[in-house]
Amino acid sequence: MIADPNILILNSVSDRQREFILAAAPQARITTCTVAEAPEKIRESDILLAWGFQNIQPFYANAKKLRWIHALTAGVEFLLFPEVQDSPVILSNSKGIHGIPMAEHVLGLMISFTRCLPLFHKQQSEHIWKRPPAEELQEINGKTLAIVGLGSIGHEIAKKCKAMDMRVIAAKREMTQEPFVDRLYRPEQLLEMLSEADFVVVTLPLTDATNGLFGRDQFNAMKSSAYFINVSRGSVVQENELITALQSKQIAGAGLDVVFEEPLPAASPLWDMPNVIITPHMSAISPVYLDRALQLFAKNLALYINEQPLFNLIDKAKGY
Ligand code: OXD
Repeated sequence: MIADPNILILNSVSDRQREFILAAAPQARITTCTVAEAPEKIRESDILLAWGFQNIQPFYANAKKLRWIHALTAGVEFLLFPEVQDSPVILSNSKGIHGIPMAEHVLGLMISFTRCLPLFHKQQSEHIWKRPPAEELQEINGKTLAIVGLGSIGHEIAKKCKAMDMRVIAAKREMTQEPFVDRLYRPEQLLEMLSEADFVVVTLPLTDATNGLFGRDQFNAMKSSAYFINVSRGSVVQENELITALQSKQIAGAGLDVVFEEPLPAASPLWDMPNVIITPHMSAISPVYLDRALQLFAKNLALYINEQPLFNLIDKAKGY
């Protein structure tokens, strides 16, 4: 047991946020620094808190005392590399804190599409007062939402969309009782599920199995009136196939919080598509994100200090 761990956080934290950690481990020593300063600071650290997109591999060899890496994100892609995989260092993530902002973001995208908000924003900037035909002003009420990857984020989306009187269907590996889901599909029934959806929302983790999962067959299975929303990782989608599906009107539009290369390159045709809404990988962000992430870490830290099993551990072989 380490009652007084050296905790290194690759982000600044307020005194109030430090207290969340000290309440769980009063003798912990907390250091904060930037990634540039981390190669030195990490030498003495027992526990590292980092964002899943921070590249710690170049200086990981200095982390001789490290026992635990905690991702402040749900995704751990840059924190999981062979040296971590082959070591006894444990890896955990911040699963469970993303649902509220991400579900609100997804609802915002869906309603932006159905209520034509981007069009009205453009018209407003040109001082134009003009109504589109009624058939272009849709409702989400009664529409079918398909959630691909029903984890904690998918649950929150399902709950909120059920409250909007949508039909919610979802793809999931295990068949469980889901209070906000009308029908569950197995992964091998993905195409069937997609063909029923008015909105497809992807909330999958990026793993070998999900990399490039959305390609031509998946977009072809969707209705031409359906919208595709990705709030997981850009690499889950074959982006050239998405672009083709949008250009050929195989699907009606896309809400993309994540793309293959971030920031999205200036030359990407996605920027100029009127049926695409791009947001800069921020669907989980809100003023309370870091509070929630540190409170969740502190709960796990209390278990660690008391030698109890931790939660949110990443299976380093599976990657989630
Ligand atoms: C995360 C994210 O992985 O916000 O936490 O993308």
